[in-house]
Amino acid sequence: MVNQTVPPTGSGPAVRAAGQTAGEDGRLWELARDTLDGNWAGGHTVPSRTLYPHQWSWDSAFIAIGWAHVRPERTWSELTSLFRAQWRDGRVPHIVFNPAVSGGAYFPGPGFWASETVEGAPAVATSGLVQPPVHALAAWHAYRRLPSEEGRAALRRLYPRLVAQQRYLATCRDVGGAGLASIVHPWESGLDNSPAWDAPMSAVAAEAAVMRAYRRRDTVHADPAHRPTDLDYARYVTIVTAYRAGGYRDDDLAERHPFLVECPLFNAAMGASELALAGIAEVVGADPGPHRERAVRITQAVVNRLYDPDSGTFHPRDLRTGRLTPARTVLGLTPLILPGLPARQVEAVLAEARSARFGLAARMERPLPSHDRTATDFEALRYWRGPSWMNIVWLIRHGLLVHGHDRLAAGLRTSMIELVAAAGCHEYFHPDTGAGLGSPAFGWTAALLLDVLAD
Ligand code: 9WN
Repeated sequence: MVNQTVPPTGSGPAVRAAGQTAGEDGRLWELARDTLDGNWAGGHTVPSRTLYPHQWSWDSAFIAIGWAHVRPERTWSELTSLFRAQWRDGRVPHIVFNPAVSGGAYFPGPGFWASETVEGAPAVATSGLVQPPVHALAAWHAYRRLPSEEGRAALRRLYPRLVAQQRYLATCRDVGGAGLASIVHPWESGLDNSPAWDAPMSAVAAEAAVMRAYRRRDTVHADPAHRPTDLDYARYVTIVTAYRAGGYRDDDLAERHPFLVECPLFNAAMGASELALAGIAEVVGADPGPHRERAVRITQAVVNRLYDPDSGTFHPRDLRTGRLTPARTVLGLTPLILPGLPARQVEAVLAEARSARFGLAARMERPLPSHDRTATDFEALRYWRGPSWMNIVWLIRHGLLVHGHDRLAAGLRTSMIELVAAAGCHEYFHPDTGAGLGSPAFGWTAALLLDVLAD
């Protein structure tokens, strides 16, 4: 295969401000490319060789963006292999299991999900859940980075599948009836154990002892003190068991399902993906109009349903109680990725982001945390309860650029580069010291670093 790696020709202003050199940029570029190469499993990329040895849905979207910079053909393999596992109803599963990897390598593995017993599931084993629909956004972003005939052909193939993904979410998952998709499990948010889910999770009846019947694999590879607790896992398993018992069907969820939440990031991604689909539609000769209209409607619903004027930020809505969940997490900032977000909400979210809670600045003093660092339940080391994650930082940077806040976006860019320069392509980072945490050679960290280095 031809090595198409093109190191960045110059370092951007933010990199120079950090005292780095073009040589340092080149070193990081190679580190990121080698990390992706190391995780390439032929047709798709694993998030991590140890913790996550299969294909994950939103990881693949972010990873596809990175491949566009170094091996563009893999951008399209990555997305194509994921969408090959799309269910007949349009859902894109959050995990596609690699049959060459032992079923016990990850918990919960293919046997637990039993997708093969479900009508409309693909031939390959998958989970029955979804993840934030960032795929159209990623496909469009990657294509615009490097337009090509191969890319256009891939977009033509992917377009109907991306449309079906959005249609599934906008119809089957509109449990609240207000034009937003509900998630049926914290794993669907991608921010699995965020304090945003503490209130709805506490209503899920489960005992930690449920886990005696299973063997967690995550705690073999990662420090248990950094991972969700056994009680969290007992609830995760209980929620999946309920969904699986109904054949992963979505009718009557309001009457029978224990976890139903409208998430700001998930729905902002759905809205932003409609706009991306409008761009893709123009390339493939389809009508962009309906996509733009849907993006407007989703944006309005996100503002009407998930913005709290008292806190000045966005919160998930728990459909079981009808209330917004109280925690102020980084999820609240993510509707910035919606270009049509009204100026009032943009200003409010910027104030929230710049406050001591998140510390966004043109020169970041510390990494952007995943949770309000002034909150009593902020945990610097535990998964989504404080640490900094590259995909979230990338999305918020993207949102800042969308709304013309270039200096703040540059602050996040520098912060991303400095984190990897000091710690490597880790899964997540300590929100005070920047130390690398979780899996050491992590796919989306490498991929999104390439994307910001290329700017
Ligand atoms: C469950 C793969 C995935 C990410 C998620 C992250 C983590 C899985 C886990 O890893 O979730 O899906 O086992 O903890 O929370 O965002 O997609 O990287």
